[in-house]
Amino acid sequence: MKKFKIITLCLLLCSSFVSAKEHTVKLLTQGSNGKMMVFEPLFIKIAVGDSINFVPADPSHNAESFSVPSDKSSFKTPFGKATKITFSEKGAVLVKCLPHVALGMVAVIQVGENVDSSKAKADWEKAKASVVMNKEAIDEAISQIK
Ligand SMILES: [Cu+2]
Repeated sequence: MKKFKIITLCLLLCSSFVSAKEHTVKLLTQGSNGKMMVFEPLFIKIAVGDSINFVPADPSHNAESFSVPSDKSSFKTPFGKATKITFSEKGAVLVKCLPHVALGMVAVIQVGENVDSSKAKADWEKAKASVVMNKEAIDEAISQIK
């Protein structure tokens, strides 16, 4: 009986230590720094199993992945509707707002530690050709993946 209590206590404590966090990324027509069409924050590092609530400021924005470690991390949120996505795979994820990607509306997500950014870099190099704004800031965000 004592053993059972100890095990139960341990399970309760352990589960509270590993509980996943929820983060928020805003999809803004005007960012707090005055820039137009941005995800805030542009770069976010989360733990495997955490989730991000993508919150559009208005119905013109959505969030969809365009670089993922594997297909199981692909996602697409509806326009104008706050949507929570859980990231259960370690790696780098690049996200765009479909109508505003050309204006540099991109977010960079690092999931877990010691992440290889080579696939994200290659996918960004391909996408970059059709982006006219905010490219340096996205380069800088991708360089923060490590
Ligand atoms: Cu947008």
